[in-house]
Amino acid sequence: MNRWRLIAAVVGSSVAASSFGQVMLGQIDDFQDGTLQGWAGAANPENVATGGPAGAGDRYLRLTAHGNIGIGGVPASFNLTQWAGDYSAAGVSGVTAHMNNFSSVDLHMRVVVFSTSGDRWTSATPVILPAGSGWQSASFSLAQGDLVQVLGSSTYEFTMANVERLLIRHEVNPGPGGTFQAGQIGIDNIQAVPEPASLAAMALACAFLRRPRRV
Ligand SMILES: [Ca+2]
Repeated sequence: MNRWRLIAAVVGSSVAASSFGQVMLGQIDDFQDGTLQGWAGAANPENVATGGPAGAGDRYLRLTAHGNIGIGGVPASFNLTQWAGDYSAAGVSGVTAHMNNFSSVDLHMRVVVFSTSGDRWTSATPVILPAGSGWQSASFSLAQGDLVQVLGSSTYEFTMANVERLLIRHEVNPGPGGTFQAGQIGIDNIQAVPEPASLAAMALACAFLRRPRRV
């Protein structure tokens, strides 16, 4: 293969990859456009016009679950659009957000990664939001050691390269389903981030590039 054919093949494969999913490092859902930004599910997702972490005029996503067994019983929401795709290629290995537990009980929040083959990997350790928490920063690692496979048998590598949806939910113990609980939670500034080690590597690379050159 000559050089130009090789370049064409590489460009072609990256176009094919980008048509599958849209997840991008650094993307952030702040809900300021007044929409749900693709966050869906049966827990009555709403865009609330004010009262987010930055106060007046800061919009956020609010979920309300009835707590009974069945549809809409779990404080949860999923996204099939900008949170689907190839996390490995995009360099996304974590999710951060602001969360506010308006409920009278603690909520155990986890992120769940679904693959296109039906696999589910959930946070090994939840972020526990106490009842009436106020706005808190929440950080979820998507590194293999920080996730538990609760459905399917595909590899971690396959799942992260073929994400069908990202789900955020209350889940007391890791499992394929969430935990039924009457409750309400606010979520804002959901961001795709690299793992801390990658951040450190990027900072080091930047420092190296900024270093004066010897002549
Ligand atoms: Ca906001």
